[in-house]
Amino acid sequence: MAVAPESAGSRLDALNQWVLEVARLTRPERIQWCDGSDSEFEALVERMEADGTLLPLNPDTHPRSWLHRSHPEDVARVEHLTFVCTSERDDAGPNNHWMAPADGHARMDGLFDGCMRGRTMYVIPYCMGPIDSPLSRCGVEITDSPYVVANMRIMTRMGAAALARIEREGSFVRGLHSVGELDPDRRFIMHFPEELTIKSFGSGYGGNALLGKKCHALRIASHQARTEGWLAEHMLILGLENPEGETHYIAAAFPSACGKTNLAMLIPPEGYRQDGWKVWTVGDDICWMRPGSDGRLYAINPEAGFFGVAPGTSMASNPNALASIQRDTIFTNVGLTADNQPWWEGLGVGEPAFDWRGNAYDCNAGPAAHPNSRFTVSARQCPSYSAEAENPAGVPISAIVFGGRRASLVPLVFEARDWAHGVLVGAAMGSETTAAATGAVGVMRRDPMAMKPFCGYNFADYFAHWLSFDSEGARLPKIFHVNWFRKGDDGKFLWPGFGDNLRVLEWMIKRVEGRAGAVDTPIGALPRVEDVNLDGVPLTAEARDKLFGFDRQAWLAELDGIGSYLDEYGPRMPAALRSEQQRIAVALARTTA
Ligand code: SAT
Ligand code: MN
Repeated sequence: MAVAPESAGSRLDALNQWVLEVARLTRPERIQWCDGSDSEFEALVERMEADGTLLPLNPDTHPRSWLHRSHPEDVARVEHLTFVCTSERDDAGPNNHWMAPADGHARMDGLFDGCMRGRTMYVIPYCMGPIDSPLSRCGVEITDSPYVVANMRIMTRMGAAALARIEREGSFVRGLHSVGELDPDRRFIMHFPEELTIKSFGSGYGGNALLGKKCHALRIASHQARTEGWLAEHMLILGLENPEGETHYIAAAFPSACGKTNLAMLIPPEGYRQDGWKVWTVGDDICWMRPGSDGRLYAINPEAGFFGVAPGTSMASNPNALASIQRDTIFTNVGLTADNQPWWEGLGVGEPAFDWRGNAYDCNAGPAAHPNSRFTVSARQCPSYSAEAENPAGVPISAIVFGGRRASLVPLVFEARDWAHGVLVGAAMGSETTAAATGAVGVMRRDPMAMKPFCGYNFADYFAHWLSFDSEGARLPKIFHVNWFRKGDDGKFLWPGFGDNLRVLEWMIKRVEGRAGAVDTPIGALPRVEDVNLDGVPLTAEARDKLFGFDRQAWLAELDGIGSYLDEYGPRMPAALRSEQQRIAVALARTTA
């Protein structure tokens, strides 16, 4: 069917015309409009089981769950092949690879030419965010990958309701995707923010291929958000309910594979549970926020599912995630046990018989699961999923948290003194790289607000946009920085992390309520050891010093590094951030501590 069902003469004309144009270019054997129904999903799965794209897992332990093994060279995002194509190079900024839009289209259309011959072209209308929320935005992904369709069905509100909203609004983000030949030398992920268009070729992997996720909900949405006065961020959203039954919502930005899913689904330590503390999961990866009429920031999770990192997920680290993925889950690139259960390093039970490539497991031949292996699962299957996640109005945010992997320098937690300082703290974020993207792992790089791979425009303009929220009548969240990954001299982590991170969240919320102490320092307000509830957490003297103190000399050097980083953006960098950096550098130089 070449046109949308029941759409003659409607506001879907633009969509129908685009679908026809794409079909003329890519030459599919057939076109299938996806309605998101169960029967459609069943038929897709049947086809993928038949051709080996999906391997059914043990139906007793993991009903309606599958393993997908990707091409071994297509296992992560490819930042060096990801482009932002704006008419002016400076609008993409030094933080993006750039190509002129005409060149980008020509390059991509050359790759797409005839690429779907003999294949089905799927048209996927989807809505990012609750279907009736004014904060939500729609898109349509065209793809030749049934694996992408199945994942998009879990990760977004896909199908008939989204198509109806697109018909009502008349606007949508266009995403064109083909796996091509999965050739790393013929692979590009291109964004045309001015045209709200994405073109992705040559990869079937998550962030490169599920275009609603990073391509739309971050790169294109960040651009849309700037023009429309909101924020599209790489943040989890959680609700923290205290024993009095009050819930505060926290949005937290961490780079990929730094524990966002674990934090979003945190189970409080035993004592806290007994006292009545609860954590509610709204989202684990992406947050769209905008000011409400009361001046507070209201947030939605644009996604409907989790595309989580499997390795390390266990009953100890994340029981909620583990409970979520016992059924109706697609696993990608994990290992297998002899009785066909999914297996990964850190799972804690069972043992692998096959590795992620499908070879008999050999402990000398690397891990059983790829370090960036993933599960795709509906958020509704998560025991801690918040009912407020479906609220069209979003949830009011009380605190924003920035955090990276920093083995040294950065204390467990500190609070920015005001919004402008908080924006600098986010802009200066650094983190060691992970397996979520191809390239070296463990290299420290600046990753402002965890958006380095995802901001669809010049970071200098992005920071200015952030600063602009501090306006008359705004009641902005407090901003904090955390570091769960500080290491001691022996190279081991100093902080237990996971459930115990709640202790830090509690301190933050008490700061928001004016009920917790801190010491003002040049880098921000630091809790004293006694300000955080550490009952049952034995910390060595070294851990206390490093987690709750700061090294003035080392921070002076860090501030220098931050200054040079800001300078890389030239005159577009807002002066307010430079003066924040100066203010802190001067205060550090004057401190004798
Ligand atoms: O691979 S994704 O981009 O979808 C996930 C991530 O890297 O955060
Ligand atoms: Mn992410």
